[in-house]
Parts: sequence; C-alpha cells; structure tokens
Amino acid sequence: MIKKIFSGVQPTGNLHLGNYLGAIKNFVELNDDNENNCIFCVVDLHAITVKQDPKKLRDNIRETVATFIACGIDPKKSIIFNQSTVSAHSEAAWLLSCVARMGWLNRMTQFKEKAGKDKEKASIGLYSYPILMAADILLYDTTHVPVGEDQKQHLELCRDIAQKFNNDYNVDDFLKVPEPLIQKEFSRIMSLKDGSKKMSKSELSDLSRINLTDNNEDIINKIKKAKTDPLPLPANTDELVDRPEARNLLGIYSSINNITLDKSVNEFNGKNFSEFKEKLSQVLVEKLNPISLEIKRLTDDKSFLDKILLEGQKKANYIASKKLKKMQEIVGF
Ligand code: AQP
Repeated sequence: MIKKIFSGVQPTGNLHLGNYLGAIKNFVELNDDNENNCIFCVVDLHAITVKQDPKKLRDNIRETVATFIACGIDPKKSIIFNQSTVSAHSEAAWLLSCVARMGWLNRMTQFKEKAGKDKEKASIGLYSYPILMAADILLYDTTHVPVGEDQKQHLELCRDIAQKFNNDYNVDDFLKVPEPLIQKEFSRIMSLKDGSKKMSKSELSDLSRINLTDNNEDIINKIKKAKTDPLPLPANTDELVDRPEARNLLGIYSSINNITLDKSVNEFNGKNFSEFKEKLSQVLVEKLNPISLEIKRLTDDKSFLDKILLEGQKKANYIASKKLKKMQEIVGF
C-alpha cells in the first residue's frame, strides 16, 4: 500500500526541540522514504485560534518553512504549503463540523488545558480546531499522520469524523480513515523547568525550551539551568519512574542520538548531572547548530521561501479542491 503522509505545524514562533524530536525529525525520515507522497503544512488557520500579531505571523509562516527545509525536508520530494492559501480547508471544515458531535469535542483535553479556567473567553476556533485538523488530513486521502503524543486524541476524533461522514452519507471508504504515526519512545518532550509539563512554544519562560534558532551559548546555558534532582543518574530505567526531569533529559539525549533509553542509562549509570549535562549540551549543539544557521540563512531569502510556498499551494490546491468538490456533491450541493 502506498503511504500518504500529511502533518502540520503552527507558525506560532519558537519552534523547539519538542516539535523537532516529536514531529519534524519523523517528517524528514518519511520525506526520504515516501517521495511525492508527503504533505507538510504550515497551519496558520490553527495559529489564529489564539491572538497573533499579524506582522509576526507573516514572519513566522516563512520561518516555519525555513525550519522544515533546514531540518531536512526536501521541497522537491514533498509538498510544503500554507494552509490559508488553500480555501478547501476552511470549506471542508464546515462540512465536517456539521457531522462532528459536540460531545466528542467536549472530551478534547487540549482545549481544556489551553482554555484554562475561563473557558467562556476562549475563541470558538480554539474549541472547534480539531475539526479543521480533520479537514486538513481528510482532504488528501491521508493514510498516516506523524504527530507528537499530544495530538493522539485529535487524530482519534478525525477517524471518528471520517467514519461518521461515510456512514451518514452512505459512501463507504470515501473519506480515508488515517492512522497516527506516533513514535514509541520520546514522543513527548517535557519542559526543562518542569518534567511534568510538555515543552511548549507558549510557555512564558524561554528557559523551559530549546528553540531551534537558539545559538550554542543559549543551548549550553539552558541545559546548565535545566531542573534536575539531587540523586546521581540511575542504573536502570525503572528508577526513572519518579524522576521526570532525569527521564526527560536522558530521553532527549537518546532521541538526538537515535539510541535506546537503556543505552543512555548504561552510559551515565552512577554519574552526576553536571557530567551528563556537559555531554548532552555537546550533542545538542552538534545537531542543532547547523539547523539554526540554516534557518537564519533561509529566512533572509524571502523570495525563495515564497516560491516554495507558491509551488506547494498549487499542488495542494489541485488535490484538495477535487476532494472538496466530491464532498459537496455527496452532501447535496
Ligand atoms: N513537547 C512536545 N513533545 C513532542 N512533540 C511535540 N509537539 C509539540 N510539542 C511537543 C508536536 O509538534 C507538532 C507541531 O505542533 P504545533 O506547533 O502544531 O502545536 P502544539 O502541539 O500546540 O505545539 P506547542 O509547542 O505545544 O505550542 P503551544 O504552546 O502553542 O501549545 C505536533 O505534531 C505536536 O504533536
């Protein structure tokens, strides 16, 4: 079976190590193994579910494309485009929001977390965002969606919406039910300041995350200041259960080096954090420095990035508008 891959990243700035290890690193492998069958989308419609500065948003859209390419996604092998430039996404989202049920959306934990205590003041977009995400995926007959662990629930909702549309309109297998591609290990990178919270762009403290644009000094400084505990590093992974910060840092080390957690634990068994942190900074700098330099070089070349987006838009629009037309016919328009 040919795999068709779709995934998106919000252009909300501060793309970080969690986005890289949880999602973009996986995109790069898929891009190499599934030439012409991957679509990577800058999801700006999702970004405005919380307030954005329009000027910054425009810059962040280009920076996200630059990040994709700097991390290794090849625009000759994959489609890279900006969501709002393909209007089928918004139109399909409306059709699907008439199929999705309130009860399903009410269960979405990300909305509860992001809306916080004052749900009444959250935007409707923030609430219904998983339906737009379903439209993004379903318009391209996607078979596999590489995402971080935090998006698992939204993917399940997307599957439910596809099945309900197919059942309601008696169009068996018209919307393809996609599979999530979530890495078995290290699919949730946690904050450097609190091992129980995920690393996130919107966290106020910049020390909580490693941004993909950080320079070497920033990386070394953030790892030095990363929260730890007073014990030496453990002899086996079972001892990491109640040590979320140690687990997270060892997980980052393993993921960057493509090795198992067991192997990292063996390497640092009984050592103190300062020795481990030095090694961790070193591998992070080695991996991220070329990426951050390339992001900077590419963001200065606006016309190159705009050209990639335009080419991507044409290709994505061709596929999405055909699927939308069929959806419209099915519902009776
Ligand atoms: N901490 C993380 N660990 C692993 N994967 C992560 N992803 C995000 N954070 C982590 C994955 O990155 C992809 C793109 O995410 P996004 O930018 O579209 O949205 P997000 O999940 O809302 O990212 P943030 O950083 O958490 O932003 P804010 O602070 O705005 O909420 C997704 O595949 C996601 O799973």
